[in-house]
Amino acid sequence: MFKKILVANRGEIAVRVLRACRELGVETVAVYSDADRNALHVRYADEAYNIGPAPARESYLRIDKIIEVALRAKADAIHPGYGFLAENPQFARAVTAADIAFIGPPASAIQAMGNKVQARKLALKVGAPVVPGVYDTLSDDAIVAAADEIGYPVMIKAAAGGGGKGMRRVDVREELTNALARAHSEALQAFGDDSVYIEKAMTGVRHVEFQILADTKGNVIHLGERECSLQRRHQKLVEEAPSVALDENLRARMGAAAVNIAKVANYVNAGTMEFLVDRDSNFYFLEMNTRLQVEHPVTELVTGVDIVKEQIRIASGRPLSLKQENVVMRGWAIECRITAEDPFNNFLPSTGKIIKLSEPTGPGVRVETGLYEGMEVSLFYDPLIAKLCVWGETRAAAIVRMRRALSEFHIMGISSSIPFHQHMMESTNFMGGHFDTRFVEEKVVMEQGADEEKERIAAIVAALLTHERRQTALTIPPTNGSNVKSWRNQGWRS
Ligand code: MV4
Repeated sequence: MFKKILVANRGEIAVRVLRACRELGVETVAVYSDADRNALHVRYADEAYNIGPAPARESYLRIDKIIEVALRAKADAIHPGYGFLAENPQFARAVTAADIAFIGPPASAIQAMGNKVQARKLALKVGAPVVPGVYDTLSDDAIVAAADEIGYPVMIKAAAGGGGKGMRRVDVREELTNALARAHSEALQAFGDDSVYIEKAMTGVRHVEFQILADTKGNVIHLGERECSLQRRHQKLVEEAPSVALDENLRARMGAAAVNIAKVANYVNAGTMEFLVDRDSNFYFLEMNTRLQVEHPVTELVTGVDIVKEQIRIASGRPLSLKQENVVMRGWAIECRITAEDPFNNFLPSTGKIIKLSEPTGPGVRVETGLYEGMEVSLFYDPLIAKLCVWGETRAAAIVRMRRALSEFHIMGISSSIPFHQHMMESTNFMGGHFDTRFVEEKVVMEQGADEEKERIAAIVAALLTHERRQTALTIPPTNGSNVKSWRNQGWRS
């Protein structure tokens, strides 16, 4: 086992990984930017090193500085968390070249799966169902021809993209040329690679992903699925495990597909296979994420497997701690991503000092956070500030528990997505499990224009009234149950 692990990340995920290290008896090293001097991950780690100014490009993305710190601190492994350098094959390669273990997949696997067309080819090779479309990046003329064959609507995606970045839906042929031009330039801008591919745009589908684990001995297992359909502009907001759309049979078939794709890719460590599931329970492979995901806790809550510990075991050359037949999903888990965004104002990022913080606890509640009183929430990093996860025997019990936990979560000084989640947990469609990938954007809307302004004012008045009554809620929006009603009356539809 490793003696000392450096965590090349910040915020809640850095703390999450440090905790796994602590439980394994491994010493820890944190790195931090100027903005994170007092951060939780810095305080939690045994040692911490400043790696530069607040902008990520000058700190958390500095491969050279991070490796320099790892060598200086004599860390024998690096965990990248998610985001930042987690899916950068150059980083994985540089870490390995410095004779430090990379707690993640081999650089070759990151690279192979980083190309989404190549990932589709691998899935095709093992006979896994793949979203209908092409298996090559084509010239624009060939794409136009392919679109006619596939049938509209189609989806144009950046080959080097992923996670919905550089993706656009085209409904009619007349829009395709224009869409292609924009897709190319966006892809070039974002990924330094302008190649795009085309797929059929699937509608009325759910976004379901499978967690897989692969060790260096050739063992590959899956830990079941996560339902990730509730997203807004490709940012997931709520995830749950299992998915209401799957039964044992479908789970077994999708799990087998996920495992087979991982095997053909010679994949090692933790990874996620993304699928779409249509109304007739057909499933289609989309892409693979070669990292620990934000929403991994819901899988941990229903399987009891510590995914981060497994990652560390795998990287140290040990076999997986369990076999497929020992994986059991029990009960139901839900995660609400708490972001520093104002759901009353089109999810506008919110900044400021956390002046008061009170986090939920109690039965079946898990809070992953980097928050502390006095923290400055800035625009330098991702707006994700906490993850509220709950477990219950049943989906209904988990929803009730999530409502209870949300009502106990008080973050003062900034706006947060908590009221959105309270609204979602009261939504009859959510409660009934009736939603797909377009639910948040199409069914949960703030009206535009004058109405929006009126609603906003109503929300502020409601919040001020709450403030007077409770003498606690210094921020808008409110967080207690009674206000969920006023919120529902403000033009949110569910
Ligand atoms: C799609 C799709 C429908 N058809 N591809 C989004 C994340 C990225 N990994 C893949 N994504 C999607 N790809 C085809 N061919 C639907 C999604 C999708 C989505 C699309 C619009 C709005 C919300 C969405 C949520 C999840 C997945």
